[in-house]
Amino acid sequence: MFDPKEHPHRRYNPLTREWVLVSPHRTRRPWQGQVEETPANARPAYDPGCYLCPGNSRAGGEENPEYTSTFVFPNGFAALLPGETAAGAAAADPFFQMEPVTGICRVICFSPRHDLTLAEMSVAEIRPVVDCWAEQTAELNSTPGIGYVQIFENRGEMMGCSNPHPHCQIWASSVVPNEVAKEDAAQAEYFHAHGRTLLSDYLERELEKGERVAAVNEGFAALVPFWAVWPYEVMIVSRRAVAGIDDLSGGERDSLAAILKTVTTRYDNLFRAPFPYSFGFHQRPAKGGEGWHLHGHFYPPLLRSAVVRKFLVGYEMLAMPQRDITAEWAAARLRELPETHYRNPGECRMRDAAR
Ligand code: H2U
Ligand code: ZN
Repeated sequence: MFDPKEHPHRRYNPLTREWVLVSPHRTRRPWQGQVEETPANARPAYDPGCYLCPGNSRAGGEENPEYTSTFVFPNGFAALLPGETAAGAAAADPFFQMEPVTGICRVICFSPRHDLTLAEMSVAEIRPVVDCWAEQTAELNSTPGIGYVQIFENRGEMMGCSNPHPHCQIWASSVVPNEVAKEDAAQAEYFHAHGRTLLSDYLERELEKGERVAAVNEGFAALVPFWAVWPYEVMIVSRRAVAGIDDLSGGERDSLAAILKTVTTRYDNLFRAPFPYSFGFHQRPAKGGEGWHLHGHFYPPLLRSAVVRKFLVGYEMLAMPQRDITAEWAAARLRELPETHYRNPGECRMRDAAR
């Protein structure tokens, strides 16, 4: 008898149309690999040496204003550069295809406070960040030459984050990038066939089942998707089928702020340490985008402690991604964690009260 809690199996991701191998029997395997140093977590509210703190100078010499909420600036080391995409510049040879890519890269500081993170900001402090994402999405989507607006946050040194000051990046490109193109095709096809978004139907089933739901509020749900690759991967999905962050109502923006706080707080509480991840939204491209349903992906590398991480290597590079703990087991662990941060349970509420 096949038991998915015990027996190796593969699961299908309908958004990317790829499979993931699940090996639940392997969680008893001994570990003798890398042990990473736990990052120190005491930081000052203002760091005179930080490129992102209010009033300081950035690497290119520009001075940050004395900002009090969010702050957006052009990335001084942008991977994409603005410009006209020269017509006919694409090379037609099938073996040597290339084409110019243009775009706009920006950085968004979440808060003037150097020592905060999304987990340690209050919901009222995260809400302006959501509004900023919505404004940036709307502005960049209507900028000529922009095809897709990717918002993402690298958190923690383990994920290559260059500065602990709470911030994220936007890369708005002339092209629709790979991961988004896969989800675009799958969502459009599903919508044509069923007249509903793929994620509305998936979310409805997950909310009925409950076993992979980590948190839910009025506007958003957080789940460990059935097809998760990373041990504690989480997907947040809007309960209403909206295509982009800029389509969210005021109430839904509050819900998004709240669920982001819940997920990041529980992440930190999992190993009682700052929890690294890459997070980002997937939303409709600037043009077309039929069947799109706004969602965010958290891809955290940690597996068994604050220092034991998962690598996507070997079989995963050459064949297919693989996980040991099941999505259901990870969701149950996240669900049972407290919603108050292990470091300062009362601090956000005190800041809110003082506002
Ligand atoms: P990451 O921590 O995810 O690397 O994001 C920080 C970004 O901020 C990074 O892309 C930019 C870097 O290029 N940056 C500036 O534009 N100016 C600075 O003075 C420091 C960092
Ligand atoms: Zn700072």
